Amino acid sequence: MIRKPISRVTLAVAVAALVAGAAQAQQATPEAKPVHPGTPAEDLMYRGAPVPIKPGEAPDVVSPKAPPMTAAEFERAKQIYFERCAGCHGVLRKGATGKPLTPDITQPRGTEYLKVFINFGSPGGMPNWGTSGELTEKDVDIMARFLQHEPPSPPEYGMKEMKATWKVIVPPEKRPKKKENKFNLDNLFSVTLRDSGQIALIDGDSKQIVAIIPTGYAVHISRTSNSGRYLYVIGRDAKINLIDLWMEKPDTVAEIKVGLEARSVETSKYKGYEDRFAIAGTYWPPQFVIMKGDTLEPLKIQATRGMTVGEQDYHPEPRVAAIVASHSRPEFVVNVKETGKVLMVDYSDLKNMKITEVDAARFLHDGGWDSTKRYFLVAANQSNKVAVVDTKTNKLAALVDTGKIPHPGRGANFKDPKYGPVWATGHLGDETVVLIGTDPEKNKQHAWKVVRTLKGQGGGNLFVKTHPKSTHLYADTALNPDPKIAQSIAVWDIKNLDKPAQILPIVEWSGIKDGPRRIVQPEFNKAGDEVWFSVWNGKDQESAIVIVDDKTLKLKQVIKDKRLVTPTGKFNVYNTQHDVY
Ligand code: DHE
Repeated sequence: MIRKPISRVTLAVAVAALVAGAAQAQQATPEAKPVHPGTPAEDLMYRGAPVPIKPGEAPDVVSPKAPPMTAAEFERAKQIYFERCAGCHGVLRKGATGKPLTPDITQPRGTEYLKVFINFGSPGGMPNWGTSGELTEKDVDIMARFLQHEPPSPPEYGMKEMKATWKVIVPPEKRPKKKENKFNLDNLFSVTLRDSGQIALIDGDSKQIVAIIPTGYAVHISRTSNSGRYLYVIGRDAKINLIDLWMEKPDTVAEIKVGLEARSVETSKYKGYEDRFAIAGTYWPPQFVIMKGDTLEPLKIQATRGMTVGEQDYHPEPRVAAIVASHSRPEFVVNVKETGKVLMVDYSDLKNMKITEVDAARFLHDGGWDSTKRYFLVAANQSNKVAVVDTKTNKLAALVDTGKIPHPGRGANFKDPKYGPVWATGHLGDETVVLIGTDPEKNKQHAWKVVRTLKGQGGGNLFVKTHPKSTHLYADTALNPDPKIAQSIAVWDIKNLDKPAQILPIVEWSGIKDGPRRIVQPEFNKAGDEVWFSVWNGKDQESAIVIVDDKTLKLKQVIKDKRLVTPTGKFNVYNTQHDVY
């Protein structure tokens, strides 16, 4: 078939029609967000990471009404889709940050329309995959046809699959009876080495790397057990490493793969259940699993598929985002992204497991405790809200309107001189850091309201941090497109919040001259007098950790080592164990 080149007019009409069609689809569901809600570059960059599902794991699904494809083209399309599209549109294309791409929507549009969309992107935020040179003309054509077929579904992952990957390397009875090393474990840092699939354990006192431990692919976060003895590390490939910090040389004592893609892991902290259970949530399949805390033996798997809040549509792929352990009850607080629900999962009786479902808002992502550890505050990022859950009553305490795309990490707690206790979040989509009042008892008039809005350096903020002993609030801007902004940190004086932020030139202090060198995630030491920043560079480039003296805001030390490959998150054992932030 000879295809005519697409004229500018055809292109404009095609894009307009797609956008209009999308707008129509929205009107049908009043609470639904715009198809591509003006996604800022910072947000797209953040969400665009490859999904670690291999094309072969998802079988081809040929839909009779869709244009034909060869087996090789299917394979190529699945690879491109999982690597570049699934992060925004969802593995099953039901829509997440990006719009739904199911055949009922794509088939009426047809191949040419879809090609235009993929080639040129949309004003709302879809990247211009074709004209940017990221995808070839042939790939664009393959993708336009692929999207009209039913989405291939990766396999489910149940007890049998989990058990097949579960290994207890050192059984509990063969582990040390007491701490066998000389490290000050309270001040140890577990540092994510994202692209080498490892963590580094760094002694916070001597600043020496004491161990490099292999973990899952694109390792994501570390959490410590209630006692502080065990470290749980999860990779994007859903592999969990259980590391015993009491060993002479801390190392993995058990491991398991709990699905195909994951981000969150946590352990039980309620009185009487300390260190007893671990939990991990997965993006694929959409579920969570409760395990034995000291061996990772999987005990109970629970799916999260179900209805969304608001429009109450069925969602086949509600991914599990942040999980925390309640301090008020024997429960895990499980935040489900696509349904916008917070599940309070009672682990006291796994055979007759009770789950209280709290309706919050879509799409839940990350969050942290208020200073009393009664209220959990979680970003509903595409709703531009923070949901507040009361873990004592298991009820939604409030939905607070914030700036654009809140992204708190675990947030930051401190006392505002005027408004009392507050919790802070920054935003991916704008330059603000908002302070939300958190004391419904003594400062009722300010509780669950934005009491102050600080102006930071720009959008692309990922993490804010302070410490009970500090009088400073730090905010990174790691994903800001302006390198000067991405390479420095804003810091406010908590005692004088009307004063503009001071900017710390962290990259300059690191002495590293080349590469993107994004400064990411402030993390305090145990004493609360040092704050650590990652200089996150390319995989083959030099990275570092820069340590700032919190009192003077001057450079204290730079940790450089060729083993520090792409350091991102850092987790101080004591602060993580006790939820200090
Ligand atoms: Fe994260 C936490 C998901 C990209 C660094 N990240 C989290 C949590 C979730 C999540 C659900 C909360 C876990 C919890 O508390 O139980 N992150 C995702 C994504 O889906 C996303 C957007 C895209 C992806 O493909 O993974 C993503 N995250 C990133 C990054 O690109 C970051 C900046 C660098 C990296 O290491 O990959 C990154 N995420 C982090 C860090 C935390 C985190 C450091 C923990 C922060 C904390 O202080 O607790």
